[in-house]
Amino acid sequence: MERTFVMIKPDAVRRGLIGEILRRFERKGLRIVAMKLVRMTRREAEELYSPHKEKPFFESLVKFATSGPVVVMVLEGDSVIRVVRNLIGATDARKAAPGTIRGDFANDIEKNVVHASDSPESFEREHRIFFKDDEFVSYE
Ligand code: FUP
Repeated sequence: MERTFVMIKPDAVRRGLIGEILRRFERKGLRIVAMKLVRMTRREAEELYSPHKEKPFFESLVKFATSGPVVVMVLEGDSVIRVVRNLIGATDARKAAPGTIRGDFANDIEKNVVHASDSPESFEREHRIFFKDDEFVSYE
């Protein structure tokens, strides 16, 4: 079964959207196999966003990611990487389709409520920033 890494960003936690966002993943039938609330360090944020190191928005992104607590989790399901990307919608929330998480709850390219891995390689790198192998729970 495929896995993906998801983060509920500081804007969403601040706005009390954790439950609403989790509800959408649960009702889609995805399984939460690891989850925690953390205050990300600068080092962790720099690693999470390392593919964007050279971009003009990098510093702002790292500041935002460390501005408050986030919920990090690993979700499991059939084709879950693609499924979750479809559920969250386009990166620029101003262009994200209604019905998607970003389309419904954000209107900004940076403060866009959620992050999710875009490939198996991203999942491998991203989930290791926050989870050890013994933190996963399997259940039926
Ligand atoms: P996504 O995978 O949809 O989160 O999007 P990207 O990996 O392309 O971008 C990572 C984060 O950078 C996004 F969540 C928002 C932020 N970003 C900006 O702030 N400005 C930009 O022009 C592009 C992305």
